[in-house]
Amino acid sequence: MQLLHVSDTHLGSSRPGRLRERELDFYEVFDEVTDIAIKERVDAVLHCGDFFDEFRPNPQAYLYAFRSLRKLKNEGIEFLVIAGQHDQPKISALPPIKVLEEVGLAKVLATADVFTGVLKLRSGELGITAIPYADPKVMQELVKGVRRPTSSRNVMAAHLLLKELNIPGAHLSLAELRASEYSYVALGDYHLRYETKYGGTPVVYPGSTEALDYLESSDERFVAVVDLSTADAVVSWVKLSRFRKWLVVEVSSYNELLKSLSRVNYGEFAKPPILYVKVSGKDLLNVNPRTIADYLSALRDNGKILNYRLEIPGISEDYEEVIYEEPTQTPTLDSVVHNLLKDPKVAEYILNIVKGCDDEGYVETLITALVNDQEMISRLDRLVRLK
Ligand SMILES: [Mn+2]
Repeated sequence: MQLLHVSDTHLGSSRPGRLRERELDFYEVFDEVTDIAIKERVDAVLHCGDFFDEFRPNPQAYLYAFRSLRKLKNEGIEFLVIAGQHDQPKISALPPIKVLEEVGLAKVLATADVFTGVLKLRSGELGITAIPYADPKVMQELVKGVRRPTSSRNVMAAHLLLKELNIPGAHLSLAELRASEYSYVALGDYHLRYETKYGGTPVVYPGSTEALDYLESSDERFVAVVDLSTADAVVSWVKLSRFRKWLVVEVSSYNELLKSLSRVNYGEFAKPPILYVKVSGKDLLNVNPRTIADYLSALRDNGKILNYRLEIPGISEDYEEVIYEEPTQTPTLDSVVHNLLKDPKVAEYILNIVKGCDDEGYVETLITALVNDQEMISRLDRLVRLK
């Protein structure tokens, strides 16, 4: 029995830069994942959460998801999915992955409560414990009652951050998850590849299929193919090739930036890369941020890069907020709001209200946050003054 383990596909996202072309990257790489599943003849694809980027995906996200999932269905490959925080409505609406199930393209294992059960797959039975995303405190409680399924072959699937990652906001340790009781532990939420063993059990984050931020960027991205035919699960990594690459350049002067960018062979990228530039150093006062931005805009307009982010710490607050400049094309709701307000943080708040406006409680939560956040109040004040 073989499973393909993937997570954090964030379909519908266009980050960074909110470009339609960028949105397509997420669909293309997910389609590659389904091609790999078919080629590897796996029994099922196990998706560990954040299938969609938003709890109200746009029509394109559904369209491309359906197209790829239908290929799996035609090959008799099950698609098993759990909810990450991005798949969970804030208050009462339906999780969008339930729509996939309604049209017969997925089996949703868990959206809010822990699922434990035995599934019948093409080459046999598979016991599974599925833990959807929850706040760390809630999750502590959720896992207390978890019992391993009664099958001879058991896997755990969860959307959470392990304490072993040593990052803030972690949920549980491998001991608290009782990971060693399972043949394989499939995880989602962490966007970079991570693999460890606990009492002999492989514990794996495949990482996201695209980088949503430069901190997540990597020259290689993967899915895990897990062979559960024998008592010990065997993990093989399959490289993805259809994701978009990033160029991360950290330099201390304009000349150094020019030198470093002139050495890049843009032709070797399958798609124009996303460029992240951080300029820092002691001759900062000699740098004209506009000169740098113009140079980077020219690279973008010549099709050498998709877009860029320029950060010049310490020059001025404004330039720390230079966001991805966009060529003219069909605007998205996100780009309209961002361009109108020119304040990324306020724009995110507004977009959350717009996208979650059916949920009265959510709007109330946001208003409370706005009233109690001093920094937000001064940002809003600045916006009002500008108008
Ligand atoms: Mn995610």
